Amino acid sequence: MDLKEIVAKKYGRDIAQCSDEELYFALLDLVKQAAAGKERGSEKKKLYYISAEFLIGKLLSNNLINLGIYEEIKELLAANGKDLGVIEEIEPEPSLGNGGLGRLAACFLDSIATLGLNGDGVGLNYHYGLFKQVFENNLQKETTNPWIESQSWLTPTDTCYQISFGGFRVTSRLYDIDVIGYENRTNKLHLFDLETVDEGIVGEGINFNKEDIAKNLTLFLYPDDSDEKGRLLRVYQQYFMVSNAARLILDEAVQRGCTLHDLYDYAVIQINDTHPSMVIPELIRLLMERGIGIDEAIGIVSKTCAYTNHTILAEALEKWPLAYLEKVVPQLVPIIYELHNRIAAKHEDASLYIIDGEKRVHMAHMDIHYGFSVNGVAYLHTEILKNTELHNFYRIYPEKFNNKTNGITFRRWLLYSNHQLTELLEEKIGAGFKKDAMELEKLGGFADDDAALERLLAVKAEKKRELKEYLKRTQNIELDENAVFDIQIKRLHEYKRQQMNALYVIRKYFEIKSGKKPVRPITVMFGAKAAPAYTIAKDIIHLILCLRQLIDHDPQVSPYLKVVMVENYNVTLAEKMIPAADIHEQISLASKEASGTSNMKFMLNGAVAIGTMDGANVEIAELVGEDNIYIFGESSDQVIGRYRRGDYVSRKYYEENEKLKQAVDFIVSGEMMAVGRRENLERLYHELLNKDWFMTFPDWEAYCVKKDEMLLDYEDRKAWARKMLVNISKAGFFSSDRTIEQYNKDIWKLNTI
Ligand code: 26V
Repeated sequence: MDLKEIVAKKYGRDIAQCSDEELYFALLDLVKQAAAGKERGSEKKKLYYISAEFLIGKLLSNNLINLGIYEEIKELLAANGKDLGVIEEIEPEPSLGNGGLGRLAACFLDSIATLGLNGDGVGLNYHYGLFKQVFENNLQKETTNPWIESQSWLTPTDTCYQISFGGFRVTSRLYDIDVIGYENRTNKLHLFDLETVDEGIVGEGINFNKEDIAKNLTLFLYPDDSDEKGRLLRVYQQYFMVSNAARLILDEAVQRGCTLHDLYDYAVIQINDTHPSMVIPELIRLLMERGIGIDEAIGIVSKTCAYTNHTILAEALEKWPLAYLEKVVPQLVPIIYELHNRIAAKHEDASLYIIDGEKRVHMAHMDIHYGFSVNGVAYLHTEILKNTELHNFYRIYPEKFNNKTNGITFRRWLLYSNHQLTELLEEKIGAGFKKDAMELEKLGGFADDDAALERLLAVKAEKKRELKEYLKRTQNIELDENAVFDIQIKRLHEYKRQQMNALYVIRKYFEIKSGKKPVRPITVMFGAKAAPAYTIAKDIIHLILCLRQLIDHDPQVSPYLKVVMVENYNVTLAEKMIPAADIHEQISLASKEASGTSNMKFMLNGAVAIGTMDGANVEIAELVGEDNIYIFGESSDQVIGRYRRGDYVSRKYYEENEKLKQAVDFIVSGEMMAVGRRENLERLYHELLNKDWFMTFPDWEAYCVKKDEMLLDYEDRKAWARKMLVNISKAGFFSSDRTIEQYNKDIWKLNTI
């Protein structure tokens, strides 16, 4: 049925007589029907990408693009006086992820379907997902983000399982979301849920009874893990996810002819970070339940599971107290002991053990011993895993370690979010880049073509105007499109060093006050959520919001400098902000950012990076060359050396650099206290002076100097446009199609069609 027929059947009216909301629901039906008509995977071997997060973003426009009917629908709606741009605003954005890890999983699903691979995602159907961020009195507050409406992308299925926890049992149900490949097949995102979940138990903000598992299990993504109840709930969630996944995998494999003894010929499981790691003991348990001996079961599972590491931050590497597992999943404990004992019998080195001396289970260690592949997510990250963090494992299993540099789907981050650039590229280099991202290299041939460079600048100017209009309309934020847009969007974390950027803003503030005005106004934009219990991260948000207020109200400074912090940064905002950026900030402490993926999105959209030699920045720098990226700061080796020696003293830098001292002192100045809260500002000030664990101070001077150099370079508009062009032309490597091809060639080994 076409849209006209669907609308006639659903509402008994014509398109022109429907409300935007009615049309949104009709388009949901249209897309679902079209997806049902697409080929589904039927090959023998299938990939299961298990992840606690899939940050899929809004799906309507993306699905229309991938089905190849976007323009047609847009025109049909326009002919009936309707605007697809307005209709897509009705769609709620599911927030089923925290940040990079979840968004990566979503990009991967798009590429898996686009490449025609037989692979589905498996995760949880959180009713509220991640919290919605609101600002009150310059502070972050958390509230719920309901996204599931009576009609949504979710399709309930008949697949239900009985899942046992220590002392009680629940029944799950599977919901599916179509993953529509770009002009190719349709795969599925399988999200498991519990029908007894009760949204009514959520009180003020995001508070709820964390102990009533049958009512709260799938309410939120990563409930607060600052207390024991929250952490236990996380273990319940993880086991619920993997037990369902394991049963689905076994059932589907058997249906395709698997005897279970040959499971690895029918299924490959990618464990996305350690959240799904319990799938290893759970699969072993289920195989044993079905009559397979323990030795064979362990052997089968070890040939089926592969693990991706996404962080080296110690606090993010999961180690569950055995006592938690005894309470939540007692049935797994003997298996985990068995897995541990086998390692302890073989190796003397206790750093390799699964259960440590404090009776904590190291989930990553289990993955590495009992999986066949361990990968990092960018070249540098994998090298650090091999040489430092996981060196002891690398020594015994060198063949398991491999790198898969992250990527992004160009369908969402170029074709959808930047129609204008897509059109320009098509005109200059043909449409081949849409299927083969490496064709973007052809753009390099236009580096000295003044007309092409002008066009590139014009596209950027238009995207900046669009962002201005959008932020005015949705958040009442005023932007000056003639300013340089300098953007940092990512989770708020000390290692990502938003505080370093904020201290630069303070330095500029003082310069302007003293009469040194920038040649062009600068707008520094942030978008970031802080984990609800991460106090210092929330203090950094407070600092930024206070700076915004203070500068906005200072007529001496505000014509030249503006600070913006968008509320509730999410995929939808990223889609608008990234194409509008002139400068993007990738300023993590070297060695700490596993990869970063917004760096790739910005690059693809013609923004120029200021960054450290960290994560995928290293590979970007190598590709674009030093003229087209602004690199500063200590190297990862230097930083790792500092941590090893433990001799970093932040106060020394503060005392030796007058400008740094002035900027840091300003955090607790009378001006700031007038707009902010003493408690938060003082805590942040003391943290920086007495700890600064992520070493903001040693890099700060170089950062400020580099940014000033960059702002000057921006004024040579033609030279800048050339930098933009080089960045775009070299972005092809960062297509997630390339990443997924590598996963498949080296790890999954699925048939390609
Ligand atoms: C998790 C946690 C959990 C609780 C305590 C604090 C904390 C801090 C960081 C994390 C990170 C979890 C893993 C993650 O999201 N990693 C991101 O994965 C992206 C995709 O590979 C990658 O681009 C980012 O660099 C990496 O940070």
